[in-house]
Amino acid sequence: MMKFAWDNYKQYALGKNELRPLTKNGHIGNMFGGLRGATVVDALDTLYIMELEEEFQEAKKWVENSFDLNVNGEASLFEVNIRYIGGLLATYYLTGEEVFKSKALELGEKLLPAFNTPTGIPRGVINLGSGMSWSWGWASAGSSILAEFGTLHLEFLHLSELSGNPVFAEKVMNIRKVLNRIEKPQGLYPNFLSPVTGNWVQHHVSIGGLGDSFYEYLIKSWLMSDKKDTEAKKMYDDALEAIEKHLVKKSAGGLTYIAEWRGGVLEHKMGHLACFSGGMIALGAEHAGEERKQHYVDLAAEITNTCHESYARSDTKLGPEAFRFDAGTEAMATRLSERYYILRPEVVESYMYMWRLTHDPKYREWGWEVVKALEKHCRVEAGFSGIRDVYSTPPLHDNMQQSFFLAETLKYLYLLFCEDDVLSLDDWVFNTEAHPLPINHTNFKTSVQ
Ligand code: DMJ
Repeated sequence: MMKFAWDNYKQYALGKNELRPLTKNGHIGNMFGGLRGATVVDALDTLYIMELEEEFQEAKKWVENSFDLNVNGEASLFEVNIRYIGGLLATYYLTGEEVFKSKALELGEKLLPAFNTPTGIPRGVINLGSGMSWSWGWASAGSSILAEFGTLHLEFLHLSELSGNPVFAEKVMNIRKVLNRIEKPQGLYPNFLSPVTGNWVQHHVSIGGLGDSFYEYLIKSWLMSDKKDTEAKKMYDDALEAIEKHLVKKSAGGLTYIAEWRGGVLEHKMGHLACFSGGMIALGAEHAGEERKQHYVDLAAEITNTCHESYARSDTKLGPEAFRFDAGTEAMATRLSERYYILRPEVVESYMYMWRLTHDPKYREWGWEVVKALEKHCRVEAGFSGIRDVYSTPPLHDNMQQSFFLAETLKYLYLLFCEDDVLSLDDWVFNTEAHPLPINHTNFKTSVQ
């Protein structure tokens, strides 16, 4: 599947950001500020791990000869960080090849002006040429997004570690400081924060889109520091406790889910994005005290089961973008606009963590169901495509092979069927785009004590 996805991207879209597999051309999009080759950089480490040597060399050659960082356009700070910097750092750590390190550092420098705000909380959009930055037009009152400014920590610590320049680590430690200081409603972290005043802009809390990877990076920061960053662990533990108290619910049919919260009112909806949380809670469970461990293993298993149900209840056996638990609905989309599947990884990501934690064969069986469904419904003549409605067969295709399909979905599926020592969780943490970063077992200079 990886070879098929890569070969078609290479044939029809090499150098563009993503492949359009029906029309057999490339897609540039507007998230990367003129940077190209998102699929190349996202795919590098997956090709390497899968020992697709020839294909890895093709991707490396493109990075060496054609990856131009002198661009002038508006980029998402978050997306450039998780896909490009994450992909380059991981490939550097896996291969030791300097080109990946130098490109990661060069790109990291270009992101720094986004932090020039009164609080040091970065804005979401940056022009990679001029360094000017903005908030997203759609974000309330010029706010920055929790899942965006809260998902820089892992990569930025490595940028400081590799460059010897503490500036990257200082930027993310300052974000930590602002978040620690501010009062949290019921212990929860709202999704929108003003980079000017450092106050929450509105009280929407979500473990799915806009919030998700902030929580993930807390537990992973602690693990990546070889458990020295106890501040991150405490923030994770406290946040999870508040989430459990206020957002975790059980449906009439016995399915555990994590609701969203709007100023105290619950919306009984779970996004596909929120399904990463089964894996995150599983990862944290391993390191919870003896008395809490079983509790978190059970919670992770229940959430992963609910996400599996969202797949099992569809005609395609792929899950919708969001599913609901209201008016008699259980784990199904009720709105037309929430029925699509864009090759997202979060559910197989949780299967992978649950497999490594429990070795219960059902997780491999569930992963194999996804493989079969992808082959049946998403494979088209020239690559893999998202689908517009998981409840309708044969599905209509959206003509997009997302770069995260190669970075994440296929990598997590592969790891689900590998031995545990392939990218052992004792030695690596995965950034939110599934790019592996090493745990520092010796002395992480950049932890900025
Ligand atoms: C990826 O880019 C990352 O996993 C991110 O954290 C969320 N969205 C996509 C995949 O769904």
